[in-house]
Amino acid sequence: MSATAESVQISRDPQFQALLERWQARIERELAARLPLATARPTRLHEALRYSALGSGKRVRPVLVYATANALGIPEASVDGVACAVELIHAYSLVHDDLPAMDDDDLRRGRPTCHKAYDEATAILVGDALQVLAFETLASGSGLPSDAAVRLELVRLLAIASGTGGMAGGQALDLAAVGRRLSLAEVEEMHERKTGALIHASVMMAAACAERRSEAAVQALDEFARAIGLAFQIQDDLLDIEGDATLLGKATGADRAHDKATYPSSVGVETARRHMHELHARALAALALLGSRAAPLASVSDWLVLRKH
Ligand code: GRG
Repeated sequence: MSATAESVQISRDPQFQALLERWQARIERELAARLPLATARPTRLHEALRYSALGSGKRVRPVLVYATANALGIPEASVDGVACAVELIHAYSLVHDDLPAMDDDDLRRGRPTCHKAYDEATAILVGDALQVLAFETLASGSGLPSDAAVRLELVRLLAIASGTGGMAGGQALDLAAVGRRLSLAEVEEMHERKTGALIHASVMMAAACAERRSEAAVQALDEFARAIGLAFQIQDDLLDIEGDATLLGKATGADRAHDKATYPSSVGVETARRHMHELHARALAALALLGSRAAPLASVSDWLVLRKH
């Protein structure tokens, strides 16, 4: 019988809710400081950038950055730039994903999508600008290790996760799958690239900032990040079927309406849920190697699979 989340012996952080809120407030502050002021020209573009990146969102990827740093004893101030870079890439992907040429969505995070609040051309530019700001942040921003080799490695990891082998490639597979029934292996490949790659990068980029880390710890984090990235996306697929649109801040049933290939459409809701719980247990088992210092990361894992939005 495979392990369950309950059977994995790993402690959780009893103060996790407070920690989560502190990290969410921290990333909001850090992003606000790095984004161009809405009063600077071109003001409409800058306003739209801030509209798209600030104010809401669970901040899953920055939280993973801070929790990984915590597990490895890295000060938060040394990974603020990483947390901003991954969230900027995520924000860009949402803006472009919502465009009429892609998912054509009207609502995101409970308010009009960028192209609805502004216009399509502005939304394209917002995505472009957020993406390059992520790389500028890693190349020249504060809140990162000063070592140029580490920064280069961070740029490399983020570029790989965002490109055709990662998010952009996964999005292409997703668009090409509309109306087709994919095999489980094909759905997993699509999910691992589209969503999993950036989640994985969030963990591995934080790990790259550690002055000292064991190969075993890096391997454990790699395994953890792969498992939790896929579990997160399966929960996203399930929430699109069973979730509450008010809590989600967007319409449910979009995957089915767009005839999207998803985990539940490939193997059914119950098998998808079972697999998500197995991946959760696998992620926790990988963390067990890091001992009690991984307690916040274990709490993040629970949050990602038990979330309602
Ligand atoms: C446009 C290159 C390009 C890629 C788009 C990430 C993505 C690829 C599309 C987003 C569409 C989507 C619903 C993907 C499923 C998983 C996912 C990334 C959900 C949204 O992420 P959350 O839940 O969102 O972290 P918040 O709003 O909390 O930040």
